[in-house]
Amino acid sequence: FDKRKEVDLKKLIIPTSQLEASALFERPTVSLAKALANSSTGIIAEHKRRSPSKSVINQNLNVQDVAVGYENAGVCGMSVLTDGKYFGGSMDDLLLARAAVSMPLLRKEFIIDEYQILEAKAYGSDVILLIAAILSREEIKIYSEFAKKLNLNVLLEVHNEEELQKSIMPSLDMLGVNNRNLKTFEVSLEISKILSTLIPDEFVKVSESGISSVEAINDLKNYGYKGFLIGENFMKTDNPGKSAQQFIK
Ligand code: IGP
Repeated sequence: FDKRKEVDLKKLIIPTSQLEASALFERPTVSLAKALANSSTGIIAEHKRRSPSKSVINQNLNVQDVAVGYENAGVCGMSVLTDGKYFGGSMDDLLLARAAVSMPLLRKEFIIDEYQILEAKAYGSDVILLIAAILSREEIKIYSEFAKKLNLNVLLEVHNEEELQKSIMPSLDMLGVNNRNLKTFEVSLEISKILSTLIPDEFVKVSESGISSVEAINDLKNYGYKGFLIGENFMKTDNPGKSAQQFIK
């Protein structure tokens, strides 16, 4: 897992003191959890150029155009992939999106170190993702409490019941069920339905991956879901904002 090396290298290039001194670090953040709770559509639209399961999705778009398109469509928030190796994203993508829109932004990353949480805030993120499959309960606790102190929202992602039971704690805002099986890359919305009854009501429920129709969203709403994280379905088109708009009207 070479994320470790990547993070250690970044610490040498931009020390934490410099992140904390940046202008964006001091700004007031916006809450995605609140935006979702107050929305009837609940869409979190993602910027994703490629993925391990699909290889190229879209290499030709400008992240700022995508961000403005999503915001004009009326989505609740935007997820920006910052992982370079598997998803072709970067911290610059996050920074550029932040400069273009005021809606809540989620840094989509494999977080394994507090440094990445400081970095998320300094580059304009309002929300961090924590992935239960790669973290212990203790790590989830440390990172989520750290993020809360920085006024960031926390979205915790699970794939199964074991990960969910391990992760439940008050420092999380949103619980996301990833419909994509990490080993086979297959997607099935059934897992969102199965786990929905096990998620306590105080958390905003988010269904992630493989959502490609308004019917699917309406179906998931019956299981208590308030947030719907959609990437590929929008990004595979020439105009992701317009594609998102068709899900909202
Ligand atoms: C979006 P999709 O199938 O709509 O493109 O999925 C999002 O859920 C997916 O990109 C994702 C992801 C992740 C990517 C969910 N969890 C963790 C990287 C890391």
